[in-house]
Amino acid sequence: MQKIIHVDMDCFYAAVEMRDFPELQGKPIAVGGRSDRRGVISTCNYEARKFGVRSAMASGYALKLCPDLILVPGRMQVYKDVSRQIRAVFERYTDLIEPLSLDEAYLDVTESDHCQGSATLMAKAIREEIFAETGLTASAGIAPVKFLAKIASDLNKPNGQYLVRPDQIDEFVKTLPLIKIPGVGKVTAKKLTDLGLNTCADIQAYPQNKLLERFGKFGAILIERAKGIDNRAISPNRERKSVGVETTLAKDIHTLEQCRAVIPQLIQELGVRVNRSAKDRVIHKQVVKLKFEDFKQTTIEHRSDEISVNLFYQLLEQAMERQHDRGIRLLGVSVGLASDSRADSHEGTEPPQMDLGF
Ligand code: TTP
Ligand code: MG
Repeated sequence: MQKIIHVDMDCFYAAVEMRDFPELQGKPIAVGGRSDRRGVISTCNYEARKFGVRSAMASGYALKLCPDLILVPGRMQVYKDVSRQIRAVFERYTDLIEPLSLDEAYLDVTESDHCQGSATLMAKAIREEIFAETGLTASAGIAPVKFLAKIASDLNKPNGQYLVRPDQIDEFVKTLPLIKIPGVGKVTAKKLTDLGLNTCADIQAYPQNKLLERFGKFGAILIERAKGIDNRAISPNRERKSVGVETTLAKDIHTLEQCRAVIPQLIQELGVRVNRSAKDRVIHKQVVKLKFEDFKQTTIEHRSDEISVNLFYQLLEQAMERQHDRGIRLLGVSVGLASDSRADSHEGTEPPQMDLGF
């Protein structure tokens, strides 16, 4: 039996805007195009949802529902940065991560021994770390299969989690409305309702051949889901291009010496991560990243086929030349991985060398 956690950020883009512009808190806001440009809404906060405002709604219509709605333009780069931060949290718990979008991912923690192997505790820890590091709340669903984990993550939103234990699956699906099953949109739901089918229990009781005739392949999926079955494995969809560690400092630091002092612990953690998730990959570069007090960031990289402590110090020194008196709020080290470079598939290619003797 697998242990799957589905993590989903709460009103993601809107939450980021409220975090960065606290004057928006407590007011109904939506992120999206201005109504005069026929824009649509990407998402909105919970205050706006009370008025019926929803994702993908025309901004003009949203303003009719909620005249005080504040429309905020989106800042994609910021959302991507947060997405990378939450991804880094996930990576502390498992390598089997399947992102579904910037704010949402499946994690297979079946083999993970964090939190005594408790997926519930891992989900809680992940949400706490996300909050500590981004100031944003996430919700999670924990279940033995993907689709139930996804459904479960919605049940205690915002800032909550919900567990479906293996022995609860039958009970859980019985009353589950079919519209909740990922893949069942409004159109399919309407076709199902027209047949008198509203819940998984209805599907279970309906002749299978009729479902297959009417819905083809999707009918087969529906029959499975209605029994709580979902055999899809987590598919980490892209080959990793890098492994890195970064730390946001409790207080901005200013000198090269202070930065140098942070490096050893970062490299140590980097070594752990390379060993865990890229052991058989070929390293092809090292990278140092600095983020300054004005949130601008810079990276310096150099070719390398190992983790060289000295090279990291050199790169740090070069990066610090771009400091221009600014405080440093974040420091990161990473290695780039050559693409399609499983070391064991290339005869004569050495696996990455680990020079951690600092
Ligand atoms: P969702 O996770 O679907 O929504 P959400 O995070 O805003 O709210 P919830 O608390 O219900 O999870 O989508 C994540 C982000 O993706 C969302 O913040 C904005 C973006 N998005 C769009 O741009 N257009 C859309 O139609 C949807 C659904 C989301
Ligand atoms: Mg979300």
